[in-house]
Amino acid sequence: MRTNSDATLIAGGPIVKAYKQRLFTEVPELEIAVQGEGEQGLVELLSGASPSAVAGILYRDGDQVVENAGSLQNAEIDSLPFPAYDLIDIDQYQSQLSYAYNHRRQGVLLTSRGCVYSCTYCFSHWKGIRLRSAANIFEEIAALYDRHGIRDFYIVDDIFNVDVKRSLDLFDLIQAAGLKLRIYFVNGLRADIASEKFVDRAMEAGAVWFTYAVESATEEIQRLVRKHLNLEKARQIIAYTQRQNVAVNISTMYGFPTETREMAQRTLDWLGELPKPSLLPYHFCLRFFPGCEINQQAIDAGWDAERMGLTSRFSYNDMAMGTPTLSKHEMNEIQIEYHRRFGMSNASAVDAAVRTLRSIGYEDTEIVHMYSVLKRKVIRDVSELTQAGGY
Ligand code: B12
Ligand code: SF4
Repeated sequence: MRTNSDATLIAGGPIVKAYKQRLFTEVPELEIAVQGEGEQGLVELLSGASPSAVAGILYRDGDQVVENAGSLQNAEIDSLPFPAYDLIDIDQYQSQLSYAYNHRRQGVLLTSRGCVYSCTYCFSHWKGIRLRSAANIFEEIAALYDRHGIRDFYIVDDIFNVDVKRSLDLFDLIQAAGLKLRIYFVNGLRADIASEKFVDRAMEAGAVWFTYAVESATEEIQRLVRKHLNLEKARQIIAYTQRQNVAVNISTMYGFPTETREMAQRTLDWLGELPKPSLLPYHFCLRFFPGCEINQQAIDAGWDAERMGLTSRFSYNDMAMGTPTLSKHEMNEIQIEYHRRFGMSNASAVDAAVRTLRSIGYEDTEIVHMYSVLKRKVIRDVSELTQAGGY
C-alpha cells in the first residue's frame, strides 16, 4: 500500500471490533481503526481531530496500539443522509456489484442496523436493533427511482421483516406512489415471523426475490446456536412463498459443533419435504469468524482452536475440513447429496430455477452469467443448463 500512497490509513467495519490490536499486527501500515459506526468518528478525524481525542478508536502511537476509552455515539438513524449516488459512477457499480446475480442498475438498501436475536455463529457488531422508518426508506427509494432511474432494489438488512408493521407500511407507500420496481430480499428474512400477508403485500409492492434463513432443521442445533426458529412455521411460509411466482432461497448450513451425520441429514430431508428446492443452491459449511460465540461452543465440544480458526479464511461454499463429529468425508457426502437432490447436479432443479428466473424478468444473458458464477465454469447458452442439466 505504501508504495502507492502516503495517505493516513484508517480502517473500519466489524473486523475492528473482532480483531482490535490484532488488526494492526496483520496490517502493518494501518494507523487508525474506528470501532462501531463510522459516521461520527471519520468526520471528526477528517476535520483534523487528533486520534487521541476521538472516543473509542484505536491508533498506533510509536510501537504501541492505543485504544481510547468511551465509544462513538450511534447515529440517529433516520437523520443520516442517504449515500451520495451522484458522486459515484453507478454504471461501474452495475457491472461489478451483483446481489442477485443480475447486474442491474441497483439500489442497495440497509433499512435497519442490528438484530434482536443473538445466534452464536453470527458476529453482532451492533447492539440491539435500530429501524429506519418506512417513510425514510421510501424517501430513499423514491430519490433513487426518480433521480437515478433505479428500478431494482436489494435489501441487505439482517432481518428486514423484524417489524411487520413497518414492512407493510413501506409496501403501502411504494404501491400508493405507483412505483414499478423490483425488490430483492437478498439477506435472510426470519421465516417464522413472516406471514402470508407479508408475502402477498411484498409481492404487490414488487418483491421478486425472497431469502429465508433456516440454517439447520434440527431442533438440537437450533437450540445450540440460539436461533430458536420455529421449523414448522418456517416450513409453512417457505412452502407458501414457493407457490408464488417469485425466487425463493433457503439458507442452510452444516458442520455445527456437536452436529452428527444424522442431524445434518435431517436438514437435507427437511428441505426435501418442501415443494421446491432453494433457487440458489447454497448449503454452506459453518465458518468460525473471530468474535463469534460459537468459537467457544466449539472449543467446549472439543474442537481444535487453531484448525477452527483456519475455517474463517475460506468462503462458505469452499470445501469442508471435517469436525470431531462429522468427518471430512461425511461433510463431502452431505454436499454431494445436497447438489444431487436440490442443486447443481439436479436437472429438474436447475430447469425449475431457470423457469422461475425467466418468469421474474431475468434475461437469458443474466441467467447464463449467474450459472457461470455458481458453477465456476463458462456457460454460453441457457440450453447448456436445461439440456445437460447440471455437471
Ligand atoms: C452485504 C454483506 C456482504 C456482501 C458485501 C457486498 C459489498 N460489496 O458490499 C457479501 C455477500 C459479498 C458479503 C461477503 C462476506 N461477508 Co458479509 N455482510 C454483509 C452485511 C449483511 C451488510 C454489510 C453492509 O453493507 N452493512 C451496511 C454498512 C452501513 O455497515 P458496515 O459495513 O458495518 O459499516 C459501518 C461500520 O462498520 C463503519 N465502517 C465500515 N467501513 C468503514 C470504513 C472506515 C474507514 C470507517 C471509519 C468506518 C467504517 O461505519 C459504517 C457505518 O456505521 C453484513 C451484516 C451487517 N448487517 O452489517 C455482513 C458481514 C459484514 N459479513 C460478514 C462476513 C463474515 C462475510 C464473508 C467473510 C463471508 C464469507 N466467508 O464469504 C464475506 C467477505 C467478503 C469480503 N471480501 O469482504 C460478517 C463479518 C464478521 C466479522 N467479524 O467481520 C458480517 C458482519 C455478517 C455477520 N453478522 O456475521 N457480505
Ligand atoms: S444470524 Fe440473523 S437472526 Fe441470527 S443474530 Fe445474526 S442477523 Fe440476527
